[in-house]
Amino acid sequence: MDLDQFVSQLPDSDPSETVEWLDSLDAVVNSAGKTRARYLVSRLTERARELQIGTPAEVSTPYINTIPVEEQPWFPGNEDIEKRIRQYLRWNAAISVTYANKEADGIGGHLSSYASSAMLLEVGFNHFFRGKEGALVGDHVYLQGHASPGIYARAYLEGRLSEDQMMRFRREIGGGGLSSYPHPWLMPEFWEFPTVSMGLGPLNSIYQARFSKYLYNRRIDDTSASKVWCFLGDGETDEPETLGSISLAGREQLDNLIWVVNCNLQRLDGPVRGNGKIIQELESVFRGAGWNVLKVIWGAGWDELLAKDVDGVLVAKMNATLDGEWQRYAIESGAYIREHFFGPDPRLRKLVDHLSDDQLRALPRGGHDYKKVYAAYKAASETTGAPTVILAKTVKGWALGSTVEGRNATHSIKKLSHDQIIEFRDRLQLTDQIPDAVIDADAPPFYRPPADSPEALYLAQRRSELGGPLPSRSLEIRRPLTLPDPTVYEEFAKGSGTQSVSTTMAFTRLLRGLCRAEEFGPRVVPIIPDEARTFGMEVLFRELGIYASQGQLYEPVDHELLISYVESKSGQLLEEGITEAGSLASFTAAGTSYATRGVPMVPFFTLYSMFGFQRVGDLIWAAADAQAKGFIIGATAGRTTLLGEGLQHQDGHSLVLASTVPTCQAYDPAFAYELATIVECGLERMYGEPNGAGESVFYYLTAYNENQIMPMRPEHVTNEDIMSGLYKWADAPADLEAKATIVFSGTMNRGALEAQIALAARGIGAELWSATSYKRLREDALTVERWNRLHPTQTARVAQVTEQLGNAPGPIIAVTDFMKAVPDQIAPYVSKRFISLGTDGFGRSDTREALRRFFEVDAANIEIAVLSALAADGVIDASVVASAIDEHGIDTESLDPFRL
Ligand SMILES: Cc1ncc(C[n+]2csc(CCOP(=O)(O)OP(=O)(O)O)c2C)c(N)n1
Ligand SMILES: [Mg+2]
Repeated sequence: MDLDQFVSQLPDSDPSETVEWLDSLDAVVNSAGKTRARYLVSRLTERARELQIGTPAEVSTPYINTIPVEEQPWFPGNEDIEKRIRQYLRWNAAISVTYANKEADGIGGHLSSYASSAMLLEVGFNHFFRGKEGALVGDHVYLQGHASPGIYARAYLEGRLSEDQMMRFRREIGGGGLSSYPHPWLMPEFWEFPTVSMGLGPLNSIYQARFSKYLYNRRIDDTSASKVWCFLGDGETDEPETLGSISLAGREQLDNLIWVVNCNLQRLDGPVRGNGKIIQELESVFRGAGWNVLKVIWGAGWDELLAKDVDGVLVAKMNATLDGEWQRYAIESGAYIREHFFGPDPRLRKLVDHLSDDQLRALPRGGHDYKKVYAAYKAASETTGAPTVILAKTVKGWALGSTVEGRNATHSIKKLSHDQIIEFRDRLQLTDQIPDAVIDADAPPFYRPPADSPEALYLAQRRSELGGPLPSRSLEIRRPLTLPDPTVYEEFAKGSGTQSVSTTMAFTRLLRGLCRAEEFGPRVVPIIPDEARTFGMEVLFRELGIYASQGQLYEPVDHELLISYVESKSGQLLEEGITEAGSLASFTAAGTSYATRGVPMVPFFTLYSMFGFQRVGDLIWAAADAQAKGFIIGATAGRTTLLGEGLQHQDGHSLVLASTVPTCQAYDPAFAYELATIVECGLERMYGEPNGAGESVFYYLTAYNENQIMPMRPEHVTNEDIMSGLYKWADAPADLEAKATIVFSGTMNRGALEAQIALAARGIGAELWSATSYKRLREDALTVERWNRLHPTQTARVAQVTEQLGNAPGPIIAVTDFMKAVPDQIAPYVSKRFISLGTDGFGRSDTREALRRFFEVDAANIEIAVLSALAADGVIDASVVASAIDEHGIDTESLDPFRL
């Protein structure tokens, strides 16, 4: 249905007047044509907006700059000096990449992205981006990852990086090199935000801006002086993560957020929208999402032409020309442009009669015109009530020479030949600084103007006025955090008495306690993606309040209930809605706040464990790179513990995926006291040291929804036992010789205990051990293994797990509600028979009992596994195993969980 048809359903209070208006429009179309009619309608719409009539916003405007020339502000910079600085930057950026590829099989890098975005970045660096020096922390700037050579080039000009470092772009091993892309883990004093996995930077920037408002509204930090700038590619907007949360930014009116989309019309392989217009497409998408959209399409050279375009033919041609054609015009001669763009319409041709072919070719795009860019940035910084996106049109590979600029292959060009370097040098007018004689094709020189040159002084002065250099990651803690009093953990050591509870319930109780803790409490950031009721956490709604930037403008339907849905401007809980990606971005913003703002915050992000690592694993990887701290709780964990939900809900592998993330501390607690201890020790490890020097790790904890009596913490169990990953939980029954060891994790503790009792009835004693973290055990074993390999003449060390299980009785049977690969992490380091029972394969809908029998992790199967191992070790006869299998009615021919 045509959307405009809705008008015919509205009452017409004066039909004859309506007809008059429509007739006039018809007359205009007939006499002056459609262009004129479109103009008049646009003017009417504009006036309607001024009069606040409430007409729906247009989603797209003509293909021209949003800010008219008359409204362009005065440019405050020194144009000559800035131009020279850009020339040096362009040169050094390209040289660092060429350097990295001087050998035949070079190590990559990108030339053309920075070449197209240099102007966009430089206007920011010289006039807008606020650094960290000063009473209030400045801006948070997300940079396009593969434009890193330009960022390094600037740091080199500023004297922050040495020539040696520039020569070691992409050569990190051994130290002193520069990482390929923004990686805070690798360059912790330089980069703040990892962005190179496309889409993650934009998404994270939205939530960073939202988190800034959260900190402000909760009176934790004054973020009013901080903008969040995010630079991204037009191709990058294809990623669902890029555009997926822009409506949140609109809804939350994040006027502290500015996106600059570098619309060079190209991605890696070719045009972004050869058959369309990416700028127009993005304009409508962002407008629909409530953003302030500023298009920077044309440079000043076009102003004069547009002013003369009284009958609108130029704008009409601009509107009708496809991106594939614009890309072509970027590389063709002036004659071609005259012929094909202006030529077909005599009125257009006449418009440019006075311009030479060279002048035609040089008509710049808006993103290469600092005055236009400055105007847009200024307007964006002054906008209130909405986020701003600047859509800046550029040429990919700009100034890199005719063989690189605008070519489809430009993204992948990593090296300039001698001739290309000469052409590039000439184009940059650097003949004095870099004469032919010093240009060696394999190792062209970097160029840095002397420290007392006007350019160097200008650079330094601009940055010092704007609060110091960027990017820069600081570890200065401005508002220290006080850890909670340990009494908050005490109740968990006592067990749950006669009450059956789950580890999820225990976690919720602990979280409430932590939020109430004096001083520490406000620093807790509970994050939930629309699953609080699933996890039994809805009690937090009222207790903590749900953060809502506008407060609560309605009385909730359940306002009389104790657990009503309370939204508040000072609310503590981030109820994210159904977005694991967005929640992860909030986790990252909160978990890196100790570095980005010098204000440690402690996120506790509770997600549906199946929709964690496997759904947003790349965001978790980026959070680790960003050195995020905090806790991710994988609730409804376990492939058989989450009953009924089936294949796409039952998580039996998040712990496998967690094992791939270097800084992730993955724990699978069985009991409330284990969980509380992990949180206590984790907080101490991450936040315990003064000045933010705690370790940059984060914790992943599983939480189950199966109720059981939570045991008291045994006397002998220390915090170190629990944190080390493995400890003996219970001896074999006193009257029996211990012949085997059952190692359980999570909810499998119950089956293990039952199996111990059943084995005792057969006269076989088994010890019970709790494995809280196989990842931790494996990492220790790997460290020891390496040390032994490299210290052949010294007394060999013994890995913790090797020693522990070496001293434990008999064969080891490890049982988990996750894949066998989880306990198998320690298999090479156990010197005796080791069997893993786990839940490999797709989940199914059924009861816990049926599922555990199916996956062969129930008590009967644990018992059989112990017997089988003892038989294999020659301790008992195989017939004992056979009869146990019979006794338990195990269907030995039944479907194997791997098979479909
Ligand atoms: C998730 C992801 N997929 C693919 C890539 C590889 N990649 C790096 S740059 C690039 C093209 C980028 O195009 P665009 O966003 O338009 O940036 P431009 O270089 O044109 O400014 C691609 C596909 C990546 N970095 N991340
Ligand atoms: Mg692009």
